[in-house]
Amino acid sequence: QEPPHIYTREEVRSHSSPETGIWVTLGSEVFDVTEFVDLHPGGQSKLMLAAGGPLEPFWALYAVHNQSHVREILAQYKIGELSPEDKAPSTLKTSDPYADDPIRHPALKINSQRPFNAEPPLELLTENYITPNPIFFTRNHLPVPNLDPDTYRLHVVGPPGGQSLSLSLDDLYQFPKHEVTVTLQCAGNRRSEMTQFKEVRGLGWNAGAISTARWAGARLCDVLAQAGHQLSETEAHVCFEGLDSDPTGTAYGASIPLARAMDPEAEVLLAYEMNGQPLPRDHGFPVRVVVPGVVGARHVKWLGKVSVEPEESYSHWQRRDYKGFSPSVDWDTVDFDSAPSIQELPVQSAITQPKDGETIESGEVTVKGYAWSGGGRAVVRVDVSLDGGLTWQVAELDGEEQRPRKAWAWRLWQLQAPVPPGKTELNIVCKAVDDSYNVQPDTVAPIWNLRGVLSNAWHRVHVHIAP
Ligand code: HEM
Ligand code: MTE
Ligand code: MO
Repeated sequence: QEPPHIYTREEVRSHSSPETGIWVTLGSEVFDVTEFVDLHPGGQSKLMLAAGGPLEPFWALYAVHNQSHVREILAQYKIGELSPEDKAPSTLKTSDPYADDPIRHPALKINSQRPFNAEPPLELLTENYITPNPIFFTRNHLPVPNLDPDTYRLHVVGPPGGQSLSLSLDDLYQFPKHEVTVTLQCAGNRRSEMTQFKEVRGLGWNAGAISTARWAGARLCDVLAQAGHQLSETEAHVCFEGLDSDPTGTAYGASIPLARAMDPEAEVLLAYEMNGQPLPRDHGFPVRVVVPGVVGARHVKWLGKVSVEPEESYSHWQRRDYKGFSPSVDWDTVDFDSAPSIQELPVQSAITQPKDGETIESGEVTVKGYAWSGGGRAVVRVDVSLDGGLTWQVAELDGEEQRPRKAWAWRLWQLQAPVPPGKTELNIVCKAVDDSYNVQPDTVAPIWNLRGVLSNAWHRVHVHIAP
């Protein structure tokens, strides 16, 4: 076996551009990741922050990297070791950027601690039509900013010749207060079922990356109008920036089409209340965007800036993530510019009771779950099968009546049915139908995609019957 190549930190540092090649270190190992930069699921620009230096300070920020498959990818690019005198841990300070994150509810199932990503257990998720704030699923990409409500300002960029606004919380309270019940769903909800079919890159969400709240705040259309914005003839987008940012100061960002933002019937909010309380810190205190019927990623939290632009947000999360692709597309062939950003989500449903793998009594079974569709499309029916999809029964829909084209919130549903005699197990399946008669696909295979988004195949739960 040949001895490893030995490099100094100085040599590593000189490899920090596409021309020289891109090297990084982890511990005492040196890697040439030039070929990997364009394949990085977290984006090229993020990886480049570590070019020529240690990964540790950045991976401390994104614990998604503490997984064996990430280490395996990196190992393929190893070119040698640091020289002994350079092995000492880097002097770069890695003070914990998450030290100030809020305290969370112990019931939450944590998918990632830093940044914090967690979902309520399914047995709690549908106990209430309105999800209690402490167990509302949380999807953070960065540390939670700690904002002072007294000095908070929302910057609204005016049109050319118009007026930019710098709004305090009190200023926002002066706009008519609008309240609406909205279900928020992450594009990655139910990703773990896609992973079971074939590996994807992303957080392993179960079926709980969805929750419902009553949101109150100013309507975005009212605030944009005050800044002098009008619906333009040409395509335009409203871009949002969060006040959470990475070490380089890059903020979370996303955008929605101007037409939706300006439509009073679309009820897009700059929300400052969640279920009658000020927003909890994890959910965007003091102000977040709520875009009814649209994927969670556009509901920008800790909102700092709103602007109207001719193009969609240039944020990584608008352009290089939250897009759907054919099952044939992999990380070598993916062209993010070729697919539209996800806005409205497809019809979705899942079983929350009984739990997969549970043993239930014979006699009667109660099946419960949720159903929801994007774009304000109402759920008109949920079908449940106890035999893997051979025969079906129609579930009873609970929850609030839905307004036509403005069905922003989920329906909870249930079915009580006799357990067919002689059975030792049941394959329970559910599928929802929305008012455009959109249905869910029966399996994951035809909708599998490399990022594991838009996972809405029939939800299946396997249970045993007590003898
Ligand atoms: C995601 C590898 C450097 C930020 C990922 C994932 C892999 C990966 C495999 C997907 C993991 C999963 O979802 O299961 C690497 C390698 C790196 C590197 C091999 C070095 C050669 C960096 C750096 C940063 C970074 C330096 C930040 C400055 C991110 C982010 C995500 C990610 C933000 C996406 C997390 C999410 O929202 O799902 N990386 N990474 N990465 N990485 Fe890296
Ligand atoms: N806004 C900011 N500023 N930072 C974020 O990381 N995450 C987005 C969105 N808004 C995010 C954000 C994503 S992907 C989702 S699914 C929702 O917030 C989750 O909202 P919640 O944590 O209140 O459930
Ligand atoms: Mo999300």
